[in-house]
Amino acid sequence: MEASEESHLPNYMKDDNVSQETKNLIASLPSDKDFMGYGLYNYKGCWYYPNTLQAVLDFQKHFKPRDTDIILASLPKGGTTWLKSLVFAVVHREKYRENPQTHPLLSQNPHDLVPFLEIELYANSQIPDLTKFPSPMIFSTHTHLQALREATTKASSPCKIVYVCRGIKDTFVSGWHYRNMLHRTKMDQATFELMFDAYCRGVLLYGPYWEHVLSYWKWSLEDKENVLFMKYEEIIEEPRIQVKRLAEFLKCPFTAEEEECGSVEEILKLCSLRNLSNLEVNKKGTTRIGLDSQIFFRKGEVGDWKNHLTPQMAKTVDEIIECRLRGSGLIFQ
Ligand code: PAP
Repeated sequence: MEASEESHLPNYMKDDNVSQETKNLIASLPSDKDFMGYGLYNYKGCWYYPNTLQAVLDFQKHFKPRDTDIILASLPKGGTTWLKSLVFAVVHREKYRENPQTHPLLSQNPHDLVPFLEIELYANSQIPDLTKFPSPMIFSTHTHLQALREATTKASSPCKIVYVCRGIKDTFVSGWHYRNMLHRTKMDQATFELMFDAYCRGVLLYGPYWEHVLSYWKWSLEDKENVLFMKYEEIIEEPRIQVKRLAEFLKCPFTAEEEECGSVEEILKLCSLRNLSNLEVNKKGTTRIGLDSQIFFRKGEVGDWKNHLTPQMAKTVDEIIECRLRGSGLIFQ
């Protein structure tokens, strides 16, 4: 089935918003299919659906960040929604201190507060007007490092980039549930195995997973001042420490007074999965890019893969990661 036949699918999975130039490019690229048969194309080592590739190319060419911009990068299901909430809450905490009931996270989905560069802004327009956004503006992206690096080097001074990653097995399982929700069906075990196989081959949107994570990991080591690498599991394990680390990196550290008043805890409570997933705005309706608001919230558990992967599947993933990340210093769950 073509993605365009499933009208409820997000635009980024489709192929109806591609210029002739990009069509010509696509014709020259290595191609494959995702586990459901939708065409993927490999551009500079990364797999894309046609509309996503178009948006990434436009983003790479035209995006020029302001030095006050903050860019959140991640793989799909790598902890994006949580990071968006935390960064928004940390950066704007002073504004809503007096009237916490007016906090935008209570009335808007985190994805609508922190727009995706390629999936939303550059998908809607080749050259979106980003000057209309107040400063500091928080954007997010799933794009591979090369496109982001190319875009950010156009800036007069570097902006801050925060990358979040999550253990590959949990990311895979989260992605599986997401695809079931996206296609509005309960897919069978054979399809689960097809997706697993595609994942292990790296043939998925923005894949291979290990290239993505590794490239951002290396960038964070090269440029500690401007690139912060975070892990979903570490935020779960030591939330206070990680949120304070985030604030320090963003040059808005918590003061001693704020810490005494419980400001860190308030942010963690506001951004918790339990709180966000119970808000009306996240239970009903759709986000600006047309996805069900609730699709981003599920269990948020570390180790949920144990409920889905066989020991042999887990071993296969562990071996791939061990081999691909060897010598990098990056350790995964
Ligand atoms: P995206 O990249 O498509 O935006 P992303 O937010 O990275 O998705 O992944 C969704 C996962 O984050 C879900 O994990 P699960 O399937 O294992 O449950 C979701 O539950 C989890 N998640 C979303 N919001 C939060 C949050 N506030 N705290 C912790 N986990 C969260």
